[in-house]
Amino acid sequence: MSYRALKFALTAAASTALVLGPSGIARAGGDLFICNWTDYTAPDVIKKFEKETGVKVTLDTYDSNETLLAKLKSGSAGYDIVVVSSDFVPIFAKEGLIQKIDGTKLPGYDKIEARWQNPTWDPGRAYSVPYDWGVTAYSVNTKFVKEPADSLKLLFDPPPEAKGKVGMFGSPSEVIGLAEVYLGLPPCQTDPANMKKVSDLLEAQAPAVKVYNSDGIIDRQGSGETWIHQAWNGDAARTRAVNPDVKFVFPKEGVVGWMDNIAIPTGAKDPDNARLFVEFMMKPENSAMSSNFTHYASAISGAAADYDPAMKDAPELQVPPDLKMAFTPACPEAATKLMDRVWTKLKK
Ligand code: SPD
Repeated sequence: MSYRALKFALTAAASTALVLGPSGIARAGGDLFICNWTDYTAPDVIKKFEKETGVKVTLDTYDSNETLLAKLKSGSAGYDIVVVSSDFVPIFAKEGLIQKIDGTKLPGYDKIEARWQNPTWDPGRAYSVPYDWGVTAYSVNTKFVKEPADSLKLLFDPPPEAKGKVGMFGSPSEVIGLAEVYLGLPPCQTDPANMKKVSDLLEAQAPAVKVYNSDGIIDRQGSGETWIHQAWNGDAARTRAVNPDVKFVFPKEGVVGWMDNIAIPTGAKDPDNARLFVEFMMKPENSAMSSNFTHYASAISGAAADYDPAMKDAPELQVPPDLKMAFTPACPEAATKLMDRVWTKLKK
């Protein structure tokens, strides 16, 4: 019996008021507290979920995996659903912050594209199911920046006229991870000499940087407040819709690949409603609706058929097949400590 059928049977026994929503997902009522990345939750998806289930959703947001990690570690977050990037899923699992969901047993498991069914960061989908996937590089406003944009050099060693017009993400793993790609270093460096190279690069770039912030990039790049900004490809596609001069760059050195994954925190207030949401998001039509908002690729088979034309044609989503795209692994503690040191010095 599927989880949904079991929930239906149990709830039906307890309540005569229970009815089925149009998709067959049981109406459960109650609440669901979701914590997701900023500007990454499609309002129409939430409305549809609420309508089908009778569950009331409350949304909180965060700007980085590090922020979410701190929130869950504080122990008082009270969320039922979180969205964790591939390089942090093993860290959250090891810390006991997310619970096992045994993804292979979920009714939608066979709907996950085969290449994402058994990822290195979550073998057997023990803890998580896909939300979206994408790549990290940067975007450039071609109205102001006339230099060729084909290398990470433009971001890390920008031309003098771009001084004060560069934006970087606000988290050490994302900034240092991309710097390592530029320097040709493997991710999660534990070699102090290599980390000095990273630190020197970021310190030299710093006078050109207006802001370290992973939120608000669409506004900053769209308005021309920044000209060059570290970016995820989906946010860059949304920025182009606001300002056609903004172009996402697939740099010759390569990009960082990632997947964001839906997980249920340990101690979730309503794990039943959380599972309903997990199952709901694994339906191709719901995942497509989400992607049409976020502009990131779905990992659910069949979702692409429901993409809006703007998604289907988005150049930001056409990762060149020969481009180096490395999915960052979970960094060991020694690497995280070195990263924190570089980051603290940079932000002084
Ligand atoms: N607007 C929020 C987009 C969130 C993208 N997540 C990226 C995670 C990369 N490590």
